[in-house]
This record gives sequence, structure tokens and C-alpha cells, in this order.
Amino acid sequence: MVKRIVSGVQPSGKLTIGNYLGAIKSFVKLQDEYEGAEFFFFVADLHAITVTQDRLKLRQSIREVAAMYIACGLDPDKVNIFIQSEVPAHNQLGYIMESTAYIGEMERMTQYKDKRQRQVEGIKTSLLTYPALMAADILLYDANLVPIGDDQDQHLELTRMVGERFNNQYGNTFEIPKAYYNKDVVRIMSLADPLKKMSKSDEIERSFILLDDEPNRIKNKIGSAVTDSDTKIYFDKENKPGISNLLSIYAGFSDKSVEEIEKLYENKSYQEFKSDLGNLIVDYLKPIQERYKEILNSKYLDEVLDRGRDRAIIISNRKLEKVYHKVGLGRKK
Ligand code: AQP
Repeated sequence: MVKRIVSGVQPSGKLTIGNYLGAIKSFVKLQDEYEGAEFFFFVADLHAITVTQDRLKLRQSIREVAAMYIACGLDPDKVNIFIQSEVPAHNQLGYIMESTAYIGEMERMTQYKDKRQRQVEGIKTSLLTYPALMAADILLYDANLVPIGDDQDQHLELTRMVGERFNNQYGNTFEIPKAYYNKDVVRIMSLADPLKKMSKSDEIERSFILLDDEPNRIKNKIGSAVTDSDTKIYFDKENKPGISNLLSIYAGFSDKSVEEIEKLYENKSYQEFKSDLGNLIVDYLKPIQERYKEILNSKYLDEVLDRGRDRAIIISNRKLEKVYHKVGLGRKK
């Protein structure tokens, strides 16, 4: 039985349509699918500081991610929404996980290898060790289902491994989580370079569409998205990565399959396709953006985050106490 579901998004900038189609849309689906489960969706601010962040921007982004969760359809009456750094047990169990995992295991993570190459001013220790914190994020809640994108596979595998290692060494303590992949979800690629993932921290602004981008900006970004010289609209990731990416985005924002969309645009131009796609995204995001504006600076958002934090603290402290006891930390009570 699915008891608890946990996931988070880093506030390393404003959220993109990649974050929505790849993660938040699935969170909303899960919330409706697993009625009996308890949900913990957090803003992963501790993960964001594995690379340097501007403190004022970070603080703003934390609020923005939380508001976007709600605007996109997460219902605070059904799910717990909280900020990771406000629940100290994440860090505390993170350290225990660092003391369970081996350095070699961290060094093998491909995200670490990729991200370290992009660091010009030195690599922070936490960029290496954050998978231990991620293991803690999940194991603290005995989550048995974790919605992730395929880029997080390796981290979830590590979580399972350190959880099992701890259980073997100290006796059964943690539920070992399973990944939840939404089969409809594909990786959304950069509009400027369709061979690269769309990322909120990309320096090229036209490479991503933000969930709170103005309508004209959205249309312009789609209009200027890199495509290929051939003029036909069909899905071929290898030879037509630009158009294939736009087809995936179209499918994500409509209830149509890629095949249906291909048919619809069989004899139409790129221009017509892009113009329709721009309008589709604008219309889809309109109610989300309206709700987002209402919530962002509201007391309601703080109430939701307080409530989520309080519940997360109760559950996570219970687990942490058990873990400390098993490891032999502190005084015997
Ligand atoms: N382009 C994408 N396509 C599909 N899914 C995506 N996700 C992110 N980008 C895409 C999914 O969003 C969830 C939360 O991601 P995150 O913000 O915690 O980390 P990330 O994957 O590193 O996202 P970004 O936007 O690329 O952030 P930066 O630029 O800071 O590294 C994850 O489930 C992810 O799969």
C-alpha cells in the first residue's frame, strides 16, 4: 500500500515548463490518484546552495516555488507543503546518511560529474554530498513512492542502497522507497539547444519558458526556438530534436498524443505550428499565473507553509530519534 509520497524541487531560480511537465504535473496527478496516502512536497532550498546563490533571490525563489506548487494545483488540504531548511531533521539525518554512504559512491554520481565541470569558482563539498541529504529527505518520511524524472534515477538508487545498508547494520528502520515514473513525462529540452535539458539556471533566457513568463514573451520564445532546416513536422528525436521537443511540449500542454499532433500539422508550416503552440501554452498557464499572483504575497501561503512545516517536524523527529538511538548517539534514556 502506498503510505507516503515525498518529492521536492530546488528553488535555484524561477520554475520552468520543464519543472512543471516533468515534476509538478505528476505531483498533482498523484495527489488525486492516491487518496489514502500522505504527501510531503517540499521546497528543496538546502539543495539549491550546493552552488552559489544570491541570498535575496534565493529567498524570493523559495516563496515562488511554494506559491507555484499551489497555483499549479497542489491542494494544501490534501498535501503537506513545506520548506526543507525549516525542518532540521533533514540536515540531521543527512549527516547520518553521509556516515553511511562511501565517498566513492558519491563520486560516481553523474550529476556531480556534470555539475562540477560548470563550477568556475571552486566546487562546494555539498555538491558532492547532497545525495546523502536527498536520501535523508526521502527516508525520514518512510516514503514508499518517490516521483522522479529519469535524471534522478541514480540518486534514488543510492537512497535505496544506503537505506538498506542502515537497516542491515542497525535493524529495520527505514522503508525502502520505489521510484514513480510518469510514463507520459518526457525530458523537456532547451529551446536554444535541443540537445541540452531545459534548466531554470541556464544563462540563456530564451532557452527556457518560465511558468510566470508574460504571454508575449512565451510566444516570442517559442517563435525563436531552434528547429531544423527540413520543413515537415514529425517526431524524430535524433534528426529533428528541435521540432521533437516542441511536439513533446505541445503534448504536455494538451490532451493530444504526439501522433495526433503530427497528423494535425501534416501539411502545415513551422510558423503555424509554433504560433498555435505559443497560444496553447499561454492559455494553459493563464489561470495558473492568476492564482500564483494572488497567493505569492498572501498570508495564506505562510499559513500553508507553517502547517506543512509543523506536520513534517512531527513525523521527521520521530524517525530521527529512533535513528539516533539505534546508532548509539547521545545519552541512554
Ligand atoms: N527540462 C526538464 N524536463 C523534465 N523534467 C525536468 N525537471 C527539471 N527540468 C526538467 C524535473 O523537475 C524536478 C525538480 O527539479 P529540480 O529543480 O529539483 O532540479 P533540476 O532537475 O536540476 O532542475 P533544473 O531546472 O535543471 O534546475 P537547475 O538549473 O538548478 O539545475 C525533477 O524531478 C526534474 O526531473
